[in-house]
Amino acid sequence: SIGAGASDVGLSKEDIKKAFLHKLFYHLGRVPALTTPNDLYTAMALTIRDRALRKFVRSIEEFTQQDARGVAYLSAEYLPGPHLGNNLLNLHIVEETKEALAELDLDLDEILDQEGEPGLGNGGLGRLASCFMDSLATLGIPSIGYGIRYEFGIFKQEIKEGWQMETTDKWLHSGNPWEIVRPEISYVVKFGGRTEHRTNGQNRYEVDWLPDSEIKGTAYDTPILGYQSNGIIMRLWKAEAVESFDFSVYNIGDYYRAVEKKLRSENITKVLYPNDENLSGKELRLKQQYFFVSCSLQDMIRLHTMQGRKLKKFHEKFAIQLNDTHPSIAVAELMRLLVDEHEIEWDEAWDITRQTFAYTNHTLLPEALEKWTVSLLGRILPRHLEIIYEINSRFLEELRDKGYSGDQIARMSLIDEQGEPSVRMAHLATVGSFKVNGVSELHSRLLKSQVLNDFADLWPGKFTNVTNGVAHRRFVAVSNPGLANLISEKIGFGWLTNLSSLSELEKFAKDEKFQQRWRDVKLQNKTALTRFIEEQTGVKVDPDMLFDVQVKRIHEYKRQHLMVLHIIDLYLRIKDGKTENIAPSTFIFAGKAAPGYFLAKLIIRLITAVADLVNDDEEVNKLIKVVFLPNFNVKQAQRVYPAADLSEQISMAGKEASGTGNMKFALNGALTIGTLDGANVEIREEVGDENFFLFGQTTEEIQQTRREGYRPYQYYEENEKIKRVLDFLVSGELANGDKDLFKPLYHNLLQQDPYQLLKDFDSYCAKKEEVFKVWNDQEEWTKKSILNVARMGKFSSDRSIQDYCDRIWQVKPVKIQE
Ligand code: 26W
Repeated sequence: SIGAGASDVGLSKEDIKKAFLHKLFYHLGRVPALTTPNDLYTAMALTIRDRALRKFVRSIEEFTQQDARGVAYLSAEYLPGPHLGNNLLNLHIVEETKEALAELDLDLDEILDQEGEPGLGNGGLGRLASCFMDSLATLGIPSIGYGIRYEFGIFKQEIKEGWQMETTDKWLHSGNPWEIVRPEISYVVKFGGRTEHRTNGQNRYEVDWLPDSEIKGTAYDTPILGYQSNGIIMRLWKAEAVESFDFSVYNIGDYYRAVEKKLRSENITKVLYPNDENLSGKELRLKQQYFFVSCSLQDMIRLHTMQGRKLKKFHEKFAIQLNDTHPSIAVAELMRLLVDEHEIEWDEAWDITRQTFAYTNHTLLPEALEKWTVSLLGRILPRHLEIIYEINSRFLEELRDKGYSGDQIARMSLIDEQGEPSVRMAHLATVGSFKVNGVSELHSRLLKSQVLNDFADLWPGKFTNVTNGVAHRRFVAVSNPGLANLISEKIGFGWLTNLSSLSELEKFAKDEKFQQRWRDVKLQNKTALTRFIEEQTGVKVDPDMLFDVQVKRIHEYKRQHLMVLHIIDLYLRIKDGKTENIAPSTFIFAGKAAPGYFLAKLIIRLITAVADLVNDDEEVNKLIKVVFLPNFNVKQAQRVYPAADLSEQISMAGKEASGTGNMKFALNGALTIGTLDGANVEIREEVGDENFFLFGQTTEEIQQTRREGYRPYQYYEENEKIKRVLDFLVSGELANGDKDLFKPLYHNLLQQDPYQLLKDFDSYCAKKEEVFKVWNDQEEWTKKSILNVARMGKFSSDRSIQDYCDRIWQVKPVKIQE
């Protein structure tokens, strides 16, 4: 084995201290007496990165030597969160590091607090990808995560006069100590132009793609350690100008134009599109998708053929997972690489392709299903459009042979001919993959019976489910050390690598002493959050109150406004003096709205308006408070989950594919109030009906209601409480007397109410009464909380990854001897 000896990267307190001072001096040119907090953080990050790299290099050696089958995870989004704390846990050196720093009069927590995070994703999908990286690394699966190194990630959210304001996320501003640039790993990606078809001397049909521009992608690697394991890499591509293209002799005279071209090339990876579950059909977004997919596939082909392996065996070496349709142009790109560039015949190339890809669907929302117009796709990727047409014509031919009707064929075609012709990326992904999965039992069932129904009938064996999971080490061990220590004290450390062993906690659920300590931990976490809330919003809250929390992207289907309607009802009751049965509660919201999503932004404005009203009213604020925490991200999430008592998972049934926040809350001892949607169903199954606050219509009932002709106005007319709450929105009592501000929401609910809030309102309020009742019996509440944690073993992303390995990828871990 080459590389650093273990002695250079020792893990003792002394080793860490020495290395840290060395980094501070030789990397940053600082002495301890003259440093900024960022210097200290950077020096520590570099110290830990060395230790991560030493492990990681071993795993690459071993993956290569053992010629193991591996996984490439293609995701346009990642949300890794801060690396330092997680890596300290993974290397088992939290205490050593703390002590090393203490000897220098420095505080680890302050250094941890310095770290920002790569906001390279929107929400659930991006965070799931990062949870999967953690588990792939921990399980020792030969794997690599490919993505885009956006220079500006998801916008930073500020609240100004109650409204969301977006500012750019300059996450690279103070440097990124975790990444390693690989200038030698770069590929050229072509765009635009036209194709030329001809038959060559050997009578082989050939296609040349004559692009009108080329861009270079360079690899930036971040080691992802995994718990006590050797780690994998997340490889993100940055776009740059192709040297020869810009600074060729012809251009020398026009230096400024050449530089401009460089700037334009770099545009591709400039910024993440901040849309979640809503597509905008932007040219640049398609370019981003193709850019990272092409770089990644070229890289895999290089890795594969490097060791003399045959390209025709590509699918034996790699399983490629498509994280939603965002990378699905990969199906056409691999065909192009195999057929046009490596001269493999179409049929064989198609076999290889279909044995390589697997596709995960993350949403059923029609507005989130990606489509690219034929005209745009043909302009940016002319060769790929031809390939897609070819795939489609062969596929439709197959259907015709099977006797499919014209209607069915039109429904299943890769091309949507209704309106402007466009390519249905979910169809391309489905046809080009050997497996398709949803992300919870319910979602996978709906995927098969609705969105991809025809395909499931055609290829029943292709469809499967892998229920999501979360990186419990990050979301419990790192972010809730109090709870983690209490758990480990009782049942040992086994749960860190085998979450199911949490079930050993069951026997302590009624133990009064244990319950008291359980509550003490929660109170401590709530007290810490209380300080943070005051710092961020100026609002003082009382940690003895019930912390009732909804944090996630703001979307109508998630129904943040249902929670608000209930808070308004409480407010009105308190004003009426009817305060019996209300448990003192702090309602906490956080989440970003897509910048162009008006109603979502108005929901934020509503939350802040209700917060102002409630928090400033002496009569009311003793019983309830409302907080909107700005700029929800992974780092903030890690403060919030450990402090929550109640987790709000109240989407309209049938809309939330899985949810993963629901899992993070429950693993931190929050009880859930929720609908039978996404993974809530399975959480409830695991923790027991009696330990889950269920309300609302089922998916089938929702659909039934819609079929029968849902008339929300009827609920307004017939239900006194609903009328009062809705009228309050436009009464002028909110937002300094502005009666018009919330009219769009008011009308939306009265006229369409597409997510059936009004129909579910009574059931939700009734369930809240029950929540309050149980809260007033703290022993009962604590017992339920302990049982929730004890029964959440299923929801580790380690289990999800194991499922992917068994059901889809057919890959095995590689053992690494130190
Ligand atoms: C084209 C715009 C766009 C952008 C992002 C469309 C769709 C998306 C994602 C698929 C949205 C997303 O993050 N979906 C979430 O995925 C999580 C991980 O599987 C699930 O837990 C959430 O329920 C689902 O909403």
